[in-house]
Amino acid sequence: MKILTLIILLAAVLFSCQPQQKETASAETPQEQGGFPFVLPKEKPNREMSAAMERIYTDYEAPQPHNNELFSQFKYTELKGFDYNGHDGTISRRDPSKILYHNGKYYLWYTYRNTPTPPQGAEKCTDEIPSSDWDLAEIWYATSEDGFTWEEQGVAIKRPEKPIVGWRAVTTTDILEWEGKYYLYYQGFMEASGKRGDDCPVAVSWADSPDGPWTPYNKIVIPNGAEGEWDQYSIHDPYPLVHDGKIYIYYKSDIGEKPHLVRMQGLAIADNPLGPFKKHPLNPLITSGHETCLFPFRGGVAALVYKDGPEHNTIQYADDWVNFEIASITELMPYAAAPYVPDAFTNTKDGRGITWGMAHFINYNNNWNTFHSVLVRFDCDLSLDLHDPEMKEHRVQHTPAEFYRQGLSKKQLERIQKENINK
Ligand code: AAL
Repeated sequence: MKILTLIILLAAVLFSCQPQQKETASAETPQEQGGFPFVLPKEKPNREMSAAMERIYTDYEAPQPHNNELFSQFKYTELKGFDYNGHDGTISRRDPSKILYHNGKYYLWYTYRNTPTPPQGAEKCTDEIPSSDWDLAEIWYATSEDGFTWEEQGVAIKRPEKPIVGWRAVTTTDILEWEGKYYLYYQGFMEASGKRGDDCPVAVSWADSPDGPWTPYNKIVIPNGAEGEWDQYSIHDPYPLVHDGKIYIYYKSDIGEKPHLVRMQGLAIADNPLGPFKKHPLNPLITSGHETCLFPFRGGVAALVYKDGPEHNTIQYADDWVNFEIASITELMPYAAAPYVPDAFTNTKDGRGITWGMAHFINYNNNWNTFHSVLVRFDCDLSLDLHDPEMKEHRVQHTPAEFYRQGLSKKQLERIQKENINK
């Protein structure tokens, strides 16, 4: 009897140690389950599928872009009301803020450079000659009634006296509305960009009205990381939202050295607009992107991740505002997108999304000798309250001229000709 009990116990233990067979979607083998159905099921079918087929049901909001609330195309419109000195490179407007709606008008803040020459690089810059497109810049603002025609109002944040943070340039700002006051966070440069790198911390000013006057805090509000940490040199693109009754500021940092800079996004959280801001222990939170914009979406937050990194040209989503997943893949995304986010500061748990905003075109003439940037409007359908089928089209039409413009370089042509000769 004892031997029988022992055998049963042994068998039970052995069986329980077997690796759990991946539970197949159905008892049938792939061969037995027949071909995939002609009409793509809206819900995940109960059958074994390839990794790619699994993915469109598990990773994205919908198996097809046209019914994915976090997929959109982007449409662009030239703005009226801004003068660029004939695009000679002496005036630049770039890195717009989120748009604020106040007393029947839209408000927009941005980096404004107006210098005797276009940027001349870190070696040739002086106290009047800029090193880069955002060197020696101030923060200006404009208002609009329709988001297409803008009236420039003038300076909001001037460069302070040396050695106050931002004395060289105050740039790349974004707006927070908190308990009836307004806060502009911005990069505060204390050396010309490009001397070592694009190095700066973040500073802040506040006002009782979006029209100012703005009182500078005159201290660093989000400091650089410690030596050797990912964000030791640059805290770029401060982007405030309100979540969980706190101020969430997402930001970019440039990791590593040129020519292989890696740009990633982090998060700093505070209970008070003037800090102290605590950086999230899981930083960096987004592995790609550049001036990354975000917006509350349902209970989480969505991000437009474009330009740089392994996951560029994606729209991402984090249910917990920290751990981002790819929600869709798109193209021709707005540079330095700065949307109108009606629920950016409402501490919402039901974010409705976005339909338009501002962005910029850098190096507008595609000529480094007259480098300057120009603001532009984008429209999209990343909103739970809009259904615009044109924005959900998979394909963006490019003319052959656009493809030819991305032609082979001289070096690439020479390589190909050499290969032909050596055949
Ligand atoms: C922008 C932003 C920051 C950088 C520079 C000006 O695209 O990432 O603001 O410092 O470029």
